[in-house]
Amino acid sequence: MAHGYPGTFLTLEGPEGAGKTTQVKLLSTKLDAIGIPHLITRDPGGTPLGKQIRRVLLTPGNPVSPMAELLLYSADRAQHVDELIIPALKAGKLVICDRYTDSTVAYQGYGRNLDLELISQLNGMSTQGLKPELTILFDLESEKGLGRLHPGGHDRMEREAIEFHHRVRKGYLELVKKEPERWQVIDASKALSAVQDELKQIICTAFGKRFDLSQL
Ligand code: Z5A
Repeated sequence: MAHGYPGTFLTLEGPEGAGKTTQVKLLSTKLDAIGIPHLITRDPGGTPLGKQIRRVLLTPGNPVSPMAELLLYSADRAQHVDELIIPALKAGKLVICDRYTDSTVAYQGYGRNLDLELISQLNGMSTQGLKPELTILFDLESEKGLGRLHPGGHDRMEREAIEFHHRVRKGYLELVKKEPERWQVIDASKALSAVQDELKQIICTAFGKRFDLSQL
């Protein structure tokens, strides 16, 4: 446990419509059923403060400058890590977070072209240095992911131009190349059940010695 807490920290990443939310719900039901102490949460919006920030960030038509956007995602994360994630890790839980710092690198760094070094510093500050042990990328072509959502996208980020979404995907793939030991990549274009099986297999292989996941 590189972070020094007794719990386990897993993050899920990917472009819009990749299926993270769907898979996390299925996983949560299963973890409840087999009695694994866990916290399923998400960035942005994991805390009451985060829910307010999420509304500001995702409401279509809200004028938010790229730097303000970066700081709002970081503020959401600072509260989230302090209020929910670290206490759950201290309690020994399996924490699964739908998006985390890699989203900021992919969307604000690669997508908005903000300085990657500045983002790295902000990510370190907002998380108190807390890094996930494993990150799973649900990789999917931007067009396919957006095609699974409402036509035209329903929130401020989804409505960005397709070039923005291409840069985000490229960003994720570069992050995987830079730190391959932390990442596992799932081909999210596969059928829902195939993605579910692959996700379970990755989690069991990574954490099966810490939690009894034989019934997952
Ligand atoms: N963002 C950022 O810019 N910077 C940051 O630091 C952070 C986030 C943390 C959060 O919104 C937005 O904030 C997000 C990134 C940005 N950009 N946007 N938009 P969110 O939490 O609402 O967004 P999301 O995480 O991308 O959720 P999503 O768009 O709904 O995607 P998803 O959770 O990966 O997919 P899903 O909801 O599970 O599935 C989408 C649809 O596809 C749904 O109808 C499913 O039934 C269907 N689906 C799922 N799996 C499959 C398969 N395998 N085949 C076919 N259809 C499927």
